[in-house]
Amino acid sequence: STKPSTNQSATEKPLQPCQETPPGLVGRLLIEFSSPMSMERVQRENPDVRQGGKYTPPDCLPRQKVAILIPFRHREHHLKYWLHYLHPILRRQKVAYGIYIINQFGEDTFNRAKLLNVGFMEALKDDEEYDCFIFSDVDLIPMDDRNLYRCYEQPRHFAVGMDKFGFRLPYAGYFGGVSGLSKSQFLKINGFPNEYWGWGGEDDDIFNRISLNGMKVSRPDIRIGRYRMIKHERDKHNEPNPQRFTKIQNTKMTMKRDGISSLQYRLVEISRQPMYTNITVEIGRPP
Ligand code: GDU
Repeated sequence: STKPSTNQSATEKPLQPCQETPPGLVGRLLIEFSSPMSMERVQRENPDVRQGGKYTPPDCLPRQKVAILIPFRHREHHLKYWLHYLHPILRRQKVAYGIYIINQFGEDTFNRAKLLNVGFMEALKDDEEYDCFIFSDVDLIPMDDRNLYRCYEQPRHFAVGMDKFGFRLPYAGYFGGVSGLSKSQFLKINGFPNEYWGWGGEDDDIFNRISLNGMKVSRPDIRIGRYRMIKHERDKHNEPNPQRFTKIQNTKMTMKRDGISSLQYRLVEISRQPMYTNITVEIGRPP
C-alpha cells in the first residue's frame, strides 16, 4: 500500500487531479463596494484558509501552486474587499494558492514592478513549490469566476475588460492590472523592471519583455475577463513618471541588466496574518 498524502486519510480513496474546468464555478458575479467590510467578516467566512492566506483544495490534487502578489501601500480599505471577494473565487477555482501583500516601507516614490520582483523572490523563499505567479492590483476584482487565476502556455493578461475602460482593452499591448507568469516565463524575461518609479510604463515594459523574448500574451474572452475597480483618488508619492515614454522605447537594451538579476532590497518584516502574508520591504528611491 502507498503512504497517505497530507490531505487524505488512510481510509479514503487517493485524490484525483483537479478537473481542468472546475465543476463548482458560478460564472458572472455581483461585485459592489458600498456595504461595509471588515477583516473579521472575511475571516469568519473563510475558515478553511490557513494562516498566511494559504489554501489547498481538500477534494482533488491541484495542478498548479499559485503565489498571488499584490503591490501595496496604505490601501487597507481596498485589501478587505479584495480578500472578501477573491478567497471564495479562488477556492471554487481549485488551485493551491498563497496571498502575499508586498508592502513598500516608508514614503518614497512607489515602485509597483520592483515590489512584484520582491514578491517573486520572497514567495519562493516561503515555498519553493510555487510554479505560477499572479500579479494583482489591490483594487481589481474579477466579475466572473471563469477567469481562472492560474498560469497558461503563454504569459497571461487577466484584466482585459475593466469598468473604467468601458469593459474593453484600452490598447492592444495593455498588460496592466492583473497578469500572470509561470516561474519559467518570469525568469525568461529577467522578471520585471526595477527602475520605473511612480505611476505608469512598467506594464508596457513587461509587455515588451514578453514580446522581445518570443512569447505572446494570452487573454480570456472579453465577456469573461471583466473587472470592477474600487474607485480612489490618486495616491501620494505615486505621481506619473515623466520618464516612462522614453524608458519603454529602450526595453530591449535595459531588460538584460535591469530585472530579477539586479534586484536589491532590504526586508523589514514578514508577518503571517490569517488571510494573507504581509511582506514589508525597503526598496530605495529613484536616483
Ligand atoms: N498601490 C498602492 N499604494 C499606492 C500606490 C499604488 O497600494 O500608494 C498599488 C495598488 O495595488 C494599486 C496599484 O499599486 O492598485 C496600481 O496603482 P494605481 O491604482 O495608482 O494605478 P492605476 O489604477 O492607474 O493602475 C494602472 C494598472 C496598474 C499599473 C498602473 C501604472 O491597473 O497595474 O500598470 O496603471 O503604473
